[in-house]
Amino acid sequence: MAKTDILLKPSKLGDISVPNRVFMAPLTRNRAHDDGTPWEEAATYYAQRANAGLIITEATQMHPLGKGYIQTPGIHEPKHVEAWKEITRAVHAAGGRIFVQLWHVGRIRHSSIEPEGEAPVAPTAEAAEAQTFTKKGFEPTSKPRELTVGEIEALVADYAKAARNAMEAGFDGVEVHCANGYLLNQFLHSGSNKRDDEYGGSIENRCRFPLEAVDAVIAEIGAGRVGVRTSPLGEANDVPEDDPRALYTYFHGELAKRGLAYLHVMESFPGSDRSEEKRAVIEDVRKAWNGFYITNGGYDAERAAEALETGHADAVAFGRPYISNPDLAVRIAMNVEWAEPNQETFYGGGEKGYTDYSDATLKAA
Ligand code: 8OZ
Repeated sequence: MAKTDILLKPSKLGDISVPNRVFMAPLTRNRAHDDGTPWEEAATYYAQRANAGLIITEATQMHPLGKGYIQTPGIHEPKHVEAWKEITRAVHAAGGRIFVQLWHVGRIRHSSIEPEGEAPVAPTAEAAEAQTFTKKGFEPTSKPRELTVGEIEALVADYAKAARNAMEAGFDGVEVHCANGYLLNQFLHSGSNKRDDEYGGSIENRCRFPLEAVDAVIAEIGAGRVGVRTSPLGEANDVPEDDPRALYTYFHGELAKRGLAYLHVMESFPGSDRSEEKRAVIEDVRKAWNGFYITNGGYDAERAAEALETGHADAVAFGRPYISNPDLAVRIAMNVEWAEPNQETFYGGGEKGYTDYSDATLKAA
């Protein structure tokens, strides 16, 4: 038995069964229409990757102001739901499972993005030191305005509505994006949340909106169809945190009480250092979670197998490798070398670098 065979063991997470532990990580590809309708070619793209134990879609805005980059898809309008139906149908026909990642960018937005002219919204009216992708290329993010408590309550309801839309669109579940410096992560971290009301200050207060959003989604579709993604090291999009160990011990612990389908942790970022100190934070906050755990961040097959063998994780989400190896789980099963992705076609463009990578092993299998 090959060492990597552990990645091919079936499992159950929440309400769904998965045939293997090789998951497809959410990947922003910027090929949707300007009105947020996903591109038709996404049906082929995701169906090619149906060999993954679970596909998690590209980040998908759950509200018009949740959009911060050009050509990202939404799931807040009936036309979005109709278009996603074609994609989930194609994935299911190919034997796969697919969750949609619910996204609100908060202050990682340029006001030239649709709905044009609207300032971003955030916990606090301070601009991020970050860039976003606009029609002109990369531009600094715009200064946000502070969300009122009434607006936060409305957004909680919008998360539930987006989850309902996801079910109507035929998704197997949703992943609530609490990572990578976007809205819910901006509420969690001390560097981006300077509020002094019940949504800011203490760790409990900073976790309030993310937990309310997760609870609203659970109430709508059931905990067995809900996953959450976090990035405790906060390395993207200007969200410093004073005490990630304490914050994520609490946050993951609260999530653990809710019986979610999974927790998905972005443990390291492409190009970031993997110091012992950072690793220790990840190991500590992982212990606060008791259910199905997906790890992500620069894994190859061998390290992924190790993460499962040691009990650190139950599945590994692969991002870049799934771009250039649509048949990644089959390649692992057949011990076939992985193709390298072309970075120039990651964001925007057409079929090139999207649906034209070889899936030779799938055809051979
Ligand atoms: C890359 C480019 C734009 C957005 C994330 C949704 O990091 C993203 C993203 C990644 O979670």
